[in-house]
Amino acid sequence: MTSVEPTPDLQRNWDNGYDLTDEEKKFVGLHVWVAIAALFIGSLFGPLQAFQYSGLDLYGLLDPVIKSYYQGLTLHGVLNALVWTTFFIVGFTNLTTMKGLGRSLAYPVINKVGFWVMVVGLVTTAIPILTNSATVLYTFYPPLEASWAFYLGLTLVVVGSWIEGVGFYLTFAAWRKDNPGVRSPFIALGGVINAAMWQIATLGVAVEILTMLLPWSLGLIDGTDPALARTYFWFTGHPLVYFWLLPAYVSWYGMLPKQAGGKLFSDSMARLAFWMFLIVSVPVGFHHQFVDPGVPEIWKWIHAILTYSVFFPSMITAFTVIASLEYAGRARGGTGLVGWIRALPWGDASVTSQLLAGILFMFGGIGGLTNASYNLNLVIHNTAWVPGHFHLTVASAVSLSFIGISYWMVPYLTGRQLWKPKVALFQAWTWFVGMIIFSNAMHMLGLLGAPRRTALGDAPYVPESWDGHLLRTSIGGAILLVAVITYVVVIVQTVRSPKVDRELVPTVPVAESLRDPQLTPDWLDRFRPWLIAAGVLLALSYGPQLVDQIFDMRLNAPGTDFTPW
Ligand code: HAS
Ligand code: CU
Repeated sequence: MTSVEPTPDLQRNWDNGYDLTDEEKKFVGLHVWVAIAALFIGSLFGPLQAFQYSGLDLYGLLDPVIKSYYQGLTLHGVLNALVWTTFFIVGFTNLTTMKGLGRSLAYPVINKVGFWVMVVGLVTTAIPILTNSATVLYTFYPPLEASWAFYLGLTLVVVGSWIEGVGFYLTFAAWRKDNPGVRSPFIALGGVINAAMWQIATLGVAVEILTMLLPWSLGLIDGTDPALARTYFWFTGHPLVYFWLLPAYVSWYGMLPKQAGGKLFSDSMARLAFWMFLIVSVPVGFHHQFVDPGVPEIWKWIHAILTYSVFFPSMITAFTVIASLEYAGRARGGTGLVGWIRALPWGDASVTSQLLAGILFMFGGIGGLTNASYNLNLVIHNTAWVPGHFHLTVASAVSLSFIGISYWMVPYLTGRQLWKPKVALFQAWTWFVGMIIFSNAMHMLGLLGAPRRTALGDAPYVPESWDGHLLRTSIGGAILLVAVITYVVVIVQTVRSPKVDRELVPTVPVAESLRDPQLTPDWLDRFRPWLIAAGVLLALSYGPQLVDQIFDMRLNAPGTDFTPW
């Protein structure tokens, strides 16, 4: 294996000099605009919830447009967790596929169709949420019932992302055919693995909506089986979090080292981590159902153990990415145990956002391990701890990384320079500080027993010992509001600034690997064995229990409305 001689020709793989055409840039940009608009609108509701906790209820001001805390919370969850992420990810994967492979999409029309199906789905979902007929939160557990349009819209968003995924596979396959024996470029491979994982993962929610929620909301069946619906939902719901995370990992492994002045420390480890995510992302969903009746303890235990194995590729990532950054810091003249950290380009808003995202993720990851531990989960489940956890993960590791990526990507796509980089830097730090205060307070509240998804400002049972934490939640929320508005201002002003010469516009950063990627073992570059492993593990870990719940299905739960007022 190590006898293959590195050749300059194969190394070219890593920065092939390919520049997206104007039309391709516009297409990627379309995804990013929808994503940022969703983030902006969705994020306005976060602080409203945080303020409500300490007794400042601004929802009254939004009446009659927004009717309740829970309608606002639904908008916040759907727009931020589902729309901002999905549109950004699919747009970014278009870019990494084309740039990584050094070619246009094999069938651009497929991706165009996929994108517009996603947009139609988004509009179809948004209407019932805005008219308060889908106040079901982002997990839409029955028996909470939404308008059929909500379920149909979400299905279309997922189907659109599948169609775009097919576009990525065909492009990847075309490249393979033209480059036999050459290791695939990592940034392209990472995105395609994520698309494949997503297609397997979303089968759960597809079955849930098509066999249960859609016919029910259309009045074709009278009731649902909430226990089975939760099993379907979490089949998709857990891997969903890695669908969000993996594009950030593509950037941390394959782009950030270049931006920081270093190299990818281990191409093999990067690929191994992604393949591990393909096989163990899905069979862990019962760790969201540790307290659900109807799922025997043995399955919960098996999924708890499997969750520890999906912790592993993130540990690989922590070591490999930090090693790549250390290489960069030392190459920039940093010395000593921590001197290399100071030597990293902290003046670059794109790099800083991603470093801060990684630092917050260390804490989010530790919290995840707490959640996954069956007995500890009983303490924190359904408490404010859980939103504390996911604001360090999806709202920090992922979202702050995407923000960092957009600081080079928006200038690249539009042919402009980033507007006031120092303001962008301020934005990244504000997000970091706001999130530390907010999530720490939420974790504390959870340990003290405060329930999640509750308008605590109205709750009569709040003890005095929660007060300080409730106030810190609001302070964190206020700082985050400043951060998100600053972000949108930076992006809008960037797009409004005049076009500049090509040499002044950032290019797509593609990190070279420390060792020739051609030396990476072939089995780390093949889909087939990993897809087979994913299928087998999935059948073993979900099959028997799922079959049991399906045969035992009782469609007898009538729908209820979250907001009777
Ligand atoms: Fe989680 C609940 C377990 C990761 C998101 N999680 C949630 C929910 C969300 C969510 C949204 O087992 C709530 C769902 C709901 O509404 O009910 N989670 C885990 C575990 C991990 C984990 C074991 N979660 C994530 C990620 C998310 C996310 C990632 C979003 C993107 N989670 C759970 C469990 C629950 C749960 C239970 C259910 C709780 C309940 O009872 O309801 C692991 O994957 C975490 C592994 C992470 C690490 C960290 C590695 C650190 C790295 C940083 C490197 C640093 C760098 C910077 C690069 C091991 C890679 C260096 C900087 C320098 C300056 C040098
Ligand atoms: Cu999970």
